[in-house]
Amino acid sequence: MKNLLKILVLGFLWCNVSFAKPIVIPIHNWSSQVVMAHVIGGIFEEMGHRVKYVPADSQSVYESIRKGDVSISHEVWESAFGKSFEKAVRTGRVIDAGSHAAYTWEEMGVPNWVIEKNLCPGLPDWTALKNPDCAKNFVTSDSRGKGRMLEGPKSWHQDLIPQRITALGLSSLWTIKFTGSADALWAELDSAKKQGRGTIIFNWTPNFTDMQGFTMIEWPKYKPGCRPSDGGDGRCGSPKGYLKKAASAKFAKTYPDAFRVFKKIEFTTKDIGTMAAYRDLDRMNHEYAARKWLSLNRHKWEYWLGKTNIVYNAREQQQIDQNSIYGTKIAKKEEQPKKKVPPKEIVKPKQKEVPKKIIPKESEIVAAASGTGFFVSGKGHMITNYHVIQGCDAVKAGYEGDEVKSKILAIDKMNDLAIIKAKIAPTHVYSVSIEDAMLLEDIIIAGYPLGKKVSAAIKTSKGSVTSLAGYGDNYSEFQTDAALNHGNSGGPIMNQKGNVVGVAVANYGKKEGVESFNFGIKSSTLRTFAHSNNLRFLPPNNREMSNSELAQLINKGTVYLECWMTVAKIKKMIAEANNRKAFFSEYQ
Ligand code: TMO
Repeated sequence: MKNLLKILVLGFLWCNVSFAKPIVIPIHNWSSQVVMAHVIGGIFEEMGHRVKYVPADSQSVYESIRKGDVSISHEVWESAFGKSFEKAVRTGRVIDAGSHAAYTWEEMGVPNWVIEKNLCPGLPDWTALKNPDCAKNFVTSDSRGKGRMLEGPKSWHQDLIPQRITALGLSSLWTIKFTGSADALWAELDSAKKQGRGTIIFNWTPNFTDMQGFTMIEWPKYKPGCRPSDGGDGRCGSPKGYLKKAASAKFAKTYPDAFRVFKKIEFTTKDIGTMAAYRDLDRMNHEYAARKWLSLNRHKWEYWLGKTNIVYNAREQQQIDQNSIYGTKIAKKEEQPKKKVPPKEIVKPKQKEVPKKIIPKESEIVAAASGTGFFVSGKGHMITNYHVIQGCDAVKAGYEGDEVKSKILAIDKMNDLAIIKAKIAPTHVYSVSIEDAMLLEDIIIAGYPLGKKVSAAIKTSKGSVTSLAGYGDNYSEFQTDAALNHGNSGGPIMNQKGNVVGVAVANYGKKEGVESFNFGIKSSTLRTFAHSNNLRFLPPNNREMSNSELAQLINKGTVYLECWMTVAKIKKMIAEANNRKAFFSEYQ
């Protein structure tokens, strides 16, 4: 009897495991959504889950999520689906699982060459469309003499655009035609370009067209309630908006681990544009495109999965991308009208209790600034910036939880370099590249950008080499668009082989015109300095490192440096407004 019970219980458990329902991911009718479905599905599979993909309507999917038939929606575009999504969230059965790092804009617009050819003088301002000489450049065989605008499938926004055209008094000159698929929009872009004729289509960002140049028409500004479906007169454009993730409450309960990871997943504008481009420009199939994205972006999803402690911050990456050349074309967060703050009652401030602050003595040595350094020898030689250790009464290196005093061996004031040494036998040591970094080469910066105040974890940022000369044509430096902060100074800039191609110099004191750029001291400059001080580097690696190897190197080979000074000295330096580039946050 007991045995029978055992078999029954075991059998029940077994059935539960092997017949557990798969995670259901919806497939809609535009490319980034489908590729992303497979990217996210791939991440779930990596966790050991089963995944099923189902074609679904992009409006009614929220009802299916509410019922639990579909697990998630990973691209909730505010302008198109915000209303259906928010209604579903109010039922309590659909969870707002957070936003992507990307902002969205879905709108009628033109490829840039329409503007360059001046086919509609005055664009992108919508009033240009009132001109019959503009409309006639957009006539097609099916538009009965009117200018034609091509909308996507009707399921995306129903009659929003025809209503807008009518409301703005444009319907005598313009007609709206719907397409059956996103592909038809791209086919129209192609054929209009080949024929050199004008075209206006519905489009959106993030999309592959971000990289090609596409301009949205600027309609009267969107205001909540302006759309006919919200009771308005329809005389408004679409909002720049969020891109959210939705999850069914049932999914969150059944797969708490997958739900947790899903909340962490955040794609940038560039991620999403790239997913679309793999499909729409490079003609990969969706699954293959997803595999390609996953293999090139391991550092992102390994962090979401908790497989690495190297932080990947999609918001920061979005910021970096926006500040780069690419960023001029991508949607930024809409300037929100500032909320009026009601005037506060004027209350006489209470006499504040001053907490007894421990005021250090003038002669006391305190931590004054922080920076980053990296090991280049098994004997504890480290490289950092000269300005990180300049004037310090003691330099301390953080290593495996200890603070180890370090000796300054050599400095190069001109090139802002220093060699220091601590009694540490590091397990991981950087090698230095023989060749300088190339223009547009992908690079990784590691360091402690905000000291240890924010978190003790080392941070990395990725970017590329954007110029082979530093500030003021300084050829011993290069410029990079990777995120860099004060405490990054002295940190390694490496390539995918883990070879150091530069030493980071934080963009202290914004220099006019170049404030979004940061600098790296070239590896050739570093080599010259090291050789003249009898320091030999390890031979460079010849093969690309996996991300986990890189993570090891970064974690074990990079050190947090602290500059300690007497209080008197700090005060004197501040008083003299010394242009030292350190970070005196504590004592200002
Ligand atoms: C929701 N869409 C990306 C088609 O505008």
